[in-house]
Amino acid sequence: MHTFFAQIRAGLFLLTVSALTAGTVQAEEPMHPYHHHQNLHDHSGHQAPVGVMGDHRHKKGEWMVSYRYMYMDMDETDIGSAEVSTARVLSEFPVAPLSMDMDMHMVGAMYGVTDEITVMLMIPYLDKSMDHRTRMGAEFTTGSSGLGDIKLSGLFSVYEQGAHRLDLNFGLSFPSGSIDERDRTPMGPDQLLPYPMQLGSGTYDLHPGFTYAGHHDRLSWGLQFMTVQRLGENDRDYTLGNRYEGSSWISYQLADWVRGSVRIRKTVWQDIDGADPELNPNMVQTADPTRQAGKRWDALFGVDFNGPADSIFAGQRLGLEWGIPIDVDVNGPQLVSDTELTVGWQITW
Ligand SMILES: [Cu+2]
Repeated sequence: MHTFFAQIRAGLFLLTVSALTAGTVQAEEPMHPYHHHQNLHDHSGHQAPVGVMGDHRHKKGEWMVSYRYMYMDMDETDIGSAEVSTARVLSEFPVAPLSMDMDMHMVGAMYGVTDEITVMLMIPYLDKSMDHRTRMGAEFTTGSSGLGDIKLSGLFSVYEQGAHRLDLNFGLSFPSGSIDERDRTPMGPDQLLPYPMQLGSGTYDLHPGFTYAGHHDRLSWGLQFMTVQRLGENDRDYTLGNRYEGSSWISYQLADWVRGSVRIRKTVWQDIDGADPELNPNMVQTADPTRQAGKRWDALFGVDFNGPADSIFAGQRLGLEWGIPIDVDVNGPQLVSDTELTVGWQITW
């Protein structure tokens, strides 16, 4: 398996290098008809904010390579919609999580198989860390990092007329992320980490959804609905909850190469079905399969810089999106995220 992933990584590295080379070669040809290129394809600015994945297709033979960095910070504990104290959590469990940080690095590649079908590959690398306090007052931190679940998707054009289009998204993720992450805790030097600290689902998951997008003059807008449907049970006897995510955005072209965006997102995620027999659900909330579900609304604000057509940055985009919760409702106690940040770079050729 490791050889397989090493090969994928090597392949993506080559892809990135050839992407950069292609960009340089194009930049050395000032007569290249970029305007034509940009009108044909949608990456001159009608893309969704950088935190939205799989919102666009590519023309036949067109490639895109992207890198995204995502940061999520959770340091509030909620039951339902109310924040609760660490003391309240410790009255129920011997251990209380205080905060969790997650960094995700994601390399993506897209390719237009035909004008109507685009394929997309996403390879995430996760780095998680969680701080805890025990009833006795001791504090400790656990961490996990590694490859997450690799996802392969197809984007299919259903409707495209003038400034409006509707695409069907269909993805499949592979259980490449570990569900056997261990670390030192007060219970011992080599303890299985609870569900939120694992790196994958352990199951093959389907990711069906759709994206609608439209634009007029300097304005563009869109709507995306995506779900994660888990298939079967993983080899630790549980199935993560399904996820449902709906997003709606509007973006405005502030200058030739800058866009600003606002997005509203609703996320619903279900409890875990089954249980890892090695985890004690009475020890800590994160080990209890019935305290993982929730739903939330978030507001996200973004800015995008599109490489000017005649510069060496043509075909490139740098995007930033920052999100804050509006309304959270969880089967708690559960840590909820306060801030999320996505920074992404992409190049199309
Ligand atoms: Cu793309």
